[in-house]
Order: sequence, then C-alpha cells, then structure tokens
Amino acid sequence: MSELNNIALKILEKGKGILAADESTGTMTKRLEGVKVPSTPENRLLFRETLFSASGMSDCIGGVILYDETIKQTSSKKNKIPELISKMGSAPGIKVDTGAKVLAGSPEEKITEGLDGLRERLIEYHKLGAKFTKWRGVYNISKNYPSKLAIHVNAHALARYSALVQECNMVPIVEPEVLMDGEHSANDCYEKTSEVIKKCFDELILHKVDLKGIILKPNMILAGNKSKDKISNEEVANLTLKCLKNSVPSEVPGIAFLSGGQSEVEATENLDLINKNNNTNFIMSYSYGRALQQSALKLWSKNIQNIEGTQKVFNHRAKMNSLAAQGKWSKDLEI
Ligand code: 5MM
Repeated sequence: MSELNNIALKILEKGKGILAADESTGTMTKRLEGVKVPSTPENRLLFRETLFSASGMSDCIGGVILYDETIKQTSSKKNKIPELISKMGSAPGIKVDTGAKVLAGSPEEKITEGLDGLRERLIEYHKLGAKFTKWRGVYNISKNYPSKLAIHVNAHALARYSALVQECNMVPIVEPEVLMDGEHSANDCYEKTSEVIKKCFDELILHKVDLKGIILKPNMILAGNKSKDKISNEEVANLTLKCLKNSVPSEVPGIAFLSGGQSEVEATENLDLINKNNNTNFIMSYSYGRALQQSALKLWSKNIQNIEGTQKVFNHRAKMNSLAAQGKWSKDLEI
C-alpha cells in the first residue's frame, strides 16, 4: 500500500472524519461577528484551539484542515498547532488555494486560484507538519451554469494542484462544491454534480494523480435552497450514492462530504442514511465546517473562557457524525 493511501485511510479510519477549520480570515470574521465576538488573531486561535484540544478529537476527528494563519500559531499551552493536533491523534492539513475569483470569459462564475508558487508553499507546509491539503472549486447551478468553461478550468486547477501535492508527499483533498443556492431541483443537482465530478477525474487521470492517494470532498445531492422541489433524506442519500457510484473511480479510498449550509442534524442524518444504504466500496465520511462548529461557536461566544462547555458541545457533534459515518446514528441520540 502506498504511503499516501495509508495517510488517506488513517484520516478516515473507524468512523473518523475531518474538521474543516480552514475559514479564511474574511469568512472567520463573518462567523465571529455573527456571534458578536471581535475577530482578532487571539480570538480566532482561542476558539480553534478549544476545539483542537477537545477529547472528541481522538475518537472522531482523523484530520483537521487549517488556514495559513492557524498552522503557524502556537496554543496558549505553548504547543505549535500542528503538534497539538498530532498529539490528539489527528492529522494536520492545510487549505492551499487562495480563493475563488471571477472567471474571465464567464464573469458570473468562479475559478479558484493559487497555483503560482504552490510548489514552494507546499514544501513549507510539509515542514510545518501538514499531512494533507485542500483546494475547493465552486460551481453554481442556474439555467446556463455551471458552464463547460467553469467545469473545465476548475477541474484542470484541481488536477494541477493534486499532482503538486502528491509530489510533495501529502494527500490532496479534492473539493468540487456544487452550491445549494438557487431554485434548481435535486435532479439538476444530480446532473451537474455528476458532470463536474466526472470532469475532475478526467483531469486527475490526465495529470497522473494517484487516485489511491486522494480524498474526494463533494456536496451531497440536494434540491436548491430556493427550490419548490422538496425531497426526503432517503432520496438525498440514494441520489448521492447513485451519483458517486457512477462518477468516482473505484481506486479512490474515501469520500468526505462538505455540509454546504445544511443544519447540523440534517448533515448528520443524511450522512447516516448514506452509510446505512452504502452500496459502494468507498468510505463515506465527513469534512464538515459549519455542521461541526456552529453550536460550539454559539455557546463559546456567550463566554469565551468557557472551554469545557464549548468542548462538550463540539464532542457531541463530533460523536454524532462519527456514528453517522458508520451508519449507527439515530435521532434519539441528539440532545
Ligand atoms: C471552512 O470553510 C471553508 C471555506 O472557507 P473560505 O470560504 O473562507 O475559504 C470551506 O472550504 C469548507 O472547508 C467547505 O466548504 C466545507 O465547509 P461546510 O461549512 O460547507 O461544511
């Protein structure tokens, strides 16, 4: 088994998933200001180290995606953040894209940037302890979108990124996110997500990326948040499984979903149903940002010194998702 395949499998072993704590400073500022906490480097670190040192990390979180600021910070107990995460039995990872920018040629769409100088930045992050990385392409659905152009250029960037990451002995998380914003039906989401994922794999193969050494981070198949088309959680799970079965090559060891704006319990319930009905050989787990952090952030904001209380809320969410990653969750376990 290759070293990269080992890292990927370890991150997702025994019901573990990924904590996406890679909000850029702009996004983290919105999150903190949303709960009336000033967005200073100290506060961003305090919230994040509270999660990274919670007991739920060891059983439920196999990897943490960090942002550039955080991977270089030192905790209040004088641990370098990647060391703290490793001590908790989890793998430190890093977001390496530099954000989604307006796509020339189709200005209502986005292309993710960050390839210039990436090889050098990867060497630095690897030295800081990163075992894996993340790059997110974003696509919106409407009558004419995503365009062939957006699908093509984002897949190309994801593949160039992945090849460079593997060259530096880290596992790339490949995140093509088809957004849930809009009036589209679940069937539109199914069609567009399938097209996006297939194109990503065409490019990954062209760039000679070792598919056994990646983790795919897709969206679930959902109706748009302004859609009249309401579908059940069972249908979400079945459509998601059908899409991934038909578009992901069997060599890929694991899939870790993004939550994409679903509520915490909805993201857990859908993941649980996906696992209860999993008719693929893929590990199906989570790489949640909002769906792992929302309640913890809300409680923490009431008293930022309430470390224990915040960790309790986070541990619960992490446990619920870990059970869901094994198809063992049920509603009565929620408090
Ligand atoms: C944690 O949020 C990440 C995005 O941050 P920026 O927009 O500031 O770059 C994001 O990539 C995240 O990792 C995924 O979208 C999953 O997060 P959710 O909240 O959708 O589970």
